[in-house]
Amino acid sequence: MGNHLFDAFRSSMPAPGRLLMETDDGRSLTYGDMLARSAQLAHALLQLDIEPGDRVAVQVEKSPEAVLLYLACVRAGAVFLPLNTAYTLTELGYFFADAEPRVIVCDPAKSADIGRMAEAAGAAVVTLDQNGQGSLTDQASRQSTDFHDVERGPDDLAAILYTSGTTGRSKGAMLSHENLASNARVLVDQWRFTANDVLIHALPIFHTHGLFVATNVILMAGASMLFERKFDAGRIVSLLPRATTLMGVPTLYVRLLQQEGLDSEAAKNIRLFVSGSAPLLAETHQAWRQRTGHAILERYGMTETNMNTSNPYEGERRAGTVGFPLPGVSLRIADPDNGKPLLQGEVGMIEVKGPNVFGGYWRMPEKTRAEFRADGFFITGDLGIVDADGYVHIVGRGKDLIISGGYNIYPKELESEIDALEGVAESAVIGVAHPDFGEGVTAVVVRAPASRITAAEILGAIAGRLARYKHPKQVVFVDELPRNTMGKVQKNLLRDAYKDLYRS
Ligand code: MCA
Ligand code: AMP
Repeated sequence: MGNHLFDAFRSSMPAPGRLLMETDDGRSLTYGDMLARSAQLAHALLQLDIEPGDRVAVQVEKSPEAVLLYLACVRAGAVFLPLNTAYTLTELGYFFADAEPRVIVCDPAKSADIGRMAEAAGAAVVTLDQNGQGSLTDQASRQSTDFHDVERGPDDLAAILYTSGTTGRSKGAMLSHENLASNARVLVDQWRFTANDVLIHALPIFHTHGLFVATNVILMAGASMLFERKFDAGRIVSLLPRATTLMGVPTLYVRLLQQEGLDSEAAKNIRLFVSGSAPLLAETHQAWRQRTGHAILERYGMTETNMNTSNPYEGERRAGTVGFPLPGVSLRIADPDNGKPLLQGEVGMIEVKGPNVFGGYWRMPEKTRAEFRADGFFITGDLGIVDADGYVHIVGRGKDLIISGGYNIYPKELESEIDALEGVAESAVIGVAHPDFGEGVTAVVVRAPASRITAAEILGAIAGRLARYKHPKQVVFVDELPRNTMGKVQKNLLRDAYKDLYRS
């Protein structure tokens, strides 16, 4: 049977001496190195008693070793579970309890705290540093560079990625080998990737965009990447002449546009700029075209579905749209209430079906059922229309979600934390147009009677509990929240009232 995903990578693997990545600290890794070192890490995982289907939870800074660990998990038949490096111990506690990982890989600075949590969860804790105590890398260095990949079929799990829920708990999206392989294959084909491509990789690797869209596509094409551990706009501009392609969230493009050196000369070697994870403003698309001569290709995806649609490689890349459904993906616009398909040009719920769509939420059969129609279409929570030429437009969200700099923030999670504070009567968390992050997280708070709680006290209280990117950029106090006759907070009125909050 083989190992479905890794075999797919092998089938397009170039000669062992070809470069896979070059890092910003001057290291390079060839395809041969990748094969040897992921084999060693896979052996090291098996020595930790990893069995097929076991979860390996990973919260580590971006590094080539982290990519090797992902591949080692695939090869060892484990389920890779990446976690945002910004998550606090409180947030991690939930993921560990829910996913029950057999192994947790973390940075040395956190290993003492995580070690204590892991003991309760019955997991082994290791790090990726070179020679520290409990270093998986150290353990791996003594292993064989040959590894017989553990057999995994198309439907076996390759990864679980958590996505926050609009109500309550985060949900682990279960992604199979075929979900990932099929989507990478389609993107290589649609975006014309070849072994000659060089991608500037400046995204985090704990989310779909940096891990599956960027890294899997490069592996599937046998191409290479300039692997940047942090996004630094000035550096990216200086790297453009050495690359053929860049993938980014809209904030990256907004920040690059602020660089003086960005012009058509700097971008002349580039054949493709891709944007996704959040809406790219038409004005950013146009400004980019003016400065570089390139039309950014916008595409649309989700953690649960990988990529669903893309603007065309050849043909018009229409600003403000996310293009056409990818080959193999069925997309329809349906009545949000009952799933009945709507007519072309009508606004409704975007629903998708295809080999890219996940199998369900980890240990949440009811939530899974609630988000699929009886005929297998997944209800994305995004509202859209398909125009007369077939381009999909996302016109809003049916889910209460804020996307800030490409990271998702669920207002409910913040509201629960803020409402629980003494001195707060209630709160509403909204996304307000923000020039850098697209949307700025904003908390509108009603104080409890006689309370004088301040914004600083509110921010201080959530500091150790929620990741920093989730923190409100501003807290505004009001006497009451606007409600409709059903008693529901009218967030649209709040968004409107504060629409200029971040405009200078
Ligand atoms: C950092 N901060 C943020 C964000 N990032 N605040 C709000 N939103 C953010 N996105 C805060 C930090 O907490 C910190 O706050 C301060 O900003 C500076 O932090 P720093 O790390 O220096 O920020 P940065 O390096 O400038 O990061 C900005 C960034 C980063 C490069 C835009 O957020 C980023 O890499 N975003 C990409 C996320 C991504 O890959 N999303 C794809 C998800 P303080 O100073 O208070 O401590 S996958 C997906 O959505 C789907 C499937 C898809 O379609 O792709
Ligand atoms: P996540 O599941 O965290 O990866 O976030 C997925 C969500 O990001 C989608 O449901 C959309 O709301 C949003 N999204 C992704 N790509 C785009 C895009 N190109 N335009 C608008 N929204 C997008």
